[in-house]
Amino acid sequence: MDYTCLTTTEIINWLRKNLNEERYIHSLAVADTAKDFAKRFGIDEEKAYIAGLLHDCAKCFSTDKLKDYIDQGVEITPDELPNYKTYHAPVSAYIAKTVFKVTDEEILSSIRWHTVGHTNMSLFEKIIFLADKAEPKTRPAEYLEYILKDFDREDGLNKALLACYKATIKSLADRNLTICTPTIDVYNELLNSVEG
Ligand code: DGI
Ligand code: FE
Ligand code: FE
Repeated sequence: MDYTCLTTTEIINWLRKNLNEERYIHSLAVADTAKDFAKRFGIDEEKAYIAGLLHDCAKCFSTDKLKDYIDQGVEITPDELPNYKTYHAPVSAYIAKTVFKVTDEEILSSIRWHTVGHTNMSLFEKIIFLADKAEPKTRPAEYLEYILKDFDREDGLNKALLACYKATIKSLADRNLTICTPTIDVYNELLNSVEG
């Protein structure tokens, strides 16, 4: 199934040109991790791989450039507006749609929401969200150990997501940064969905 107008090699070449080295390594690792998780949860592996590759495609755009896309109509929620670090997610989804000609709505929404998430995420969105946080190439080993410690449990996916949200909220609070309301909502939802 062709999810984009480019071959995987062409996408990887585009990423190499448009991302810094760390982000390039991260993107390839997220794609591999998303594919592994997709296999584990019985969903389309190629589709997860493409979403992983593209999820941060606008991450290295300057803040001014990201703001320009938003000024020109890329939609962002009022909750996201105060933190420019969240802007790359909606802009990456826009680039996936317009440059890579992705039409698959699940791929586009998984990219769109990979940073703040939203309540009631689909399995596909959860897998891309978690793959972004759990890839082993650039995320610290102790962080992986923390978020994946209960991954093999029956409710392991939600457990792992909850640990990601916990770590993000702690880190934002420690840095005196605003925490988007949806981030808190997702945290509460996950907390209520897991046992023990
Ligand atoms: O792009 P990545 O580094 O791979 O990861 P990401 O897309 O999850 O982006 C992480 C950045 O987004 C990090 O600097 C913290 C910020 N962020 C994530 N959720 C929130 C947030 N910032 C605020 N203020 N509120 C959030 O809820
Ligand atoms: Fe990101
Ligand atoms: Fe990422």
